[in-house]
Amino acid sequence: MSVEDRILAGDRLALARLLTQIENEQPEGFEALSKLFLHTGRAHLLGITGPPGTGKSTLVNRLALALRSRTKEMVAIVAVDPSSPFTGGAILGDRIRMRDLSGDPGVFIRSMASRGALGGLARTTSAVVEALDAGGFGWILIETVGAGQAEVEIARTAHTTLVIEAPGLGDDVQAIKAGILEAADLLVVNKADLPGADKTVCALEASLELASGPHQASGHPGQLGQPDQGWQPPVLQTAALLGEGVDEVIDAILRHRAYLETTGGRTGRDRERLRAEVLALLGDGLLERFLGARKDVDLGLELEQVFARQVSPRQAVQSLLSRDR
Ligand SMILES: Nc1nc2c(ncn2[C@@H]2O[C@H](COP(=O)(O)OP(=O)(O)O)[C@@H](O)[C@H]2O)c(=O)[nH]1
Ligand SMILES: [Mg+2]
Repeated sequence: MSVEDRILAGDRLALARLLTQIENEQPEGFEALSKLFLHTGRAHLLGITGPPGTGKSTLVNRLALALRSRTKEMVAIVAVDPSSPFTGGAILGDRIRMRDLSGDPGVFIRSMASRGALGGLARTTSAVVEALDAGGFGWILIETVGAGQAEVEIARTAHTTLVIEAPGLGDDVQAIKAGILEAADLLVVNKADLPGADKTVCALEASLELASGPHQASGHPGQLGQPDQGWQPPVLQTAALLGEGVDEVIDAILRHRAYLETTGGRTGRDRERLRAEVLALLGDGLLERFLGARKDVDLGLELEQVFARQVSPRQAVQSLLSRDR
């Protein structure tokens, strides 16, 4: 039986091996993935992002359990958090996750290694998500730290994006600073058991109102990361540690999934995501081809001229491109 057939038949070991090959950028992994891609497009991708320490991992654990029992579909978790790989095991949220979810074959957890360039992380995550989609997981939860642009981009490409906040992280709401608010389909103030949660909810609601005002309308409907017109991102409260408010979040996720399906928004997001992936891979490929074709030429010369402020970066690229012709 081929690797693809084994994965399609639900073989978890084969799936885990393929994911490792993809992370290591092994050609045989990409070959298998190309065949598996024809079987993708069914999973609902749930991006969960927000500042570190807001309780994302704890909430993801709860959401996975709840989605599993309420929808009976299989759930996969992809943790893209280079700062806290849960194999390190030091974080309580991760220990809870391991304990509650182990033993259920309908739940699969994968922590992404942090190797590779920033853009590479997004590309590898796309590939991992496609493999899981082909593996029959109805829900794929992607946890990223809303700290870097790459992580935010990963969360944005999901069908439904949750932005998690918590009270007491400072005077300002972190998501507003990070500029990820406009990507949110759902906002969750976690740690509602702590004082100040109401204040955080108010701050989020106020900034949402601002963002939807006419003067702010940078509106390109359907564009990646732009909330769809007609969908008002709800602001919900949870205490993930205690399991409170989780059902309401699931309700909102299911509502958003139904909304996307009835409005055609799902297709729009799929197209945007795949378009971005193709463009990113094209960029990689062109750069590789360009650098490969001129291995004998010293890129350092152009760079040195830029360092010395003799030519601008733009001019350096123009000269590199014209010399290649
Ligand atoms: N008080 C309180 N603490 C929480 C809650 N959810 C998570 N935590 C704690 O917050 C810390 C960070 O949680 P974690 O899930 O790792 O956050 P992440 O960095 O966003 O993934 C851990 O010590 C959790 O136990 C909650 O609802 N209330
Ligand atoms: Mg985490």
